[in-house]
Amino acid sequence: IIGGAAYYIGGSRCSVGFAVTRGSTPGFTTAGHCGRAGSRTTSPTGTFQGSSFPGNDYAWVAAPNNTATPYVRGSGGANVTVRGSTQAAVGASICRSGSTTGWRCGVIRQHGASVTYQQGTVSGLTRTTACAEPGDSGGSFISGNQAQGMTSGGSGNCSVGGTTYHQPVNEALSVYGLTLR
Ligand code: TYR
Repeated sequence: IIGGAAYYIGGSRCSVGFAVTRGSTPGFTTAGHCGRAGSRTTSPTGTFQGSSFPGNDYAWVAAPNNTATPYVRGSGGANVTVRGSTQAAVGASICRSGSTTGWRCGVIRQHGASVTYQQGTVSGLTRTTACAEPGDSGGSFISGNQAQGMTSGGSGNCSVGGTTYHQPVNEALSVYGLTLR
């Protein structure tokens, strides 16, 4: 289990946020809009244990037969080691990793943003200038070596550039009692 990698749910694809454990069970955080509690994933094989969307946009998936690694897939596939989850300030550089567009970087523009999707409004998101595209959802946002959050949604794309929002990871860690690998 590595941040930014693909996983599949039904016929669609999302991305792994961060490898975590709950007690001795390995798994990963991702976006809540990717699945509901009880939804099954393949590659890695797992089950959504909890999911919150709209309102929030976080979830965690238990993937018991897998190994949680403390990495995010970085530029050119290099491992970026995750060493904590201290939130970075507005103006800080941030990068994201996902299964459609890989590793993309930008700047944090706003914390505490609200975004209204078709399904409803999500608050407490962080707005960035890093681009993303469908399938990157749930993937990792990281600033330096500190985990920041999971890709929620946005506008634009990685050809023309975009605005992408992430759900801060710390709320998901505390709500579900998860520990970063
Ligand atoms: N919400 C998209 C998903 O579910 C990810 C996405 C993010 C799409 C930013 C577009 C965008 O601009 O995969």
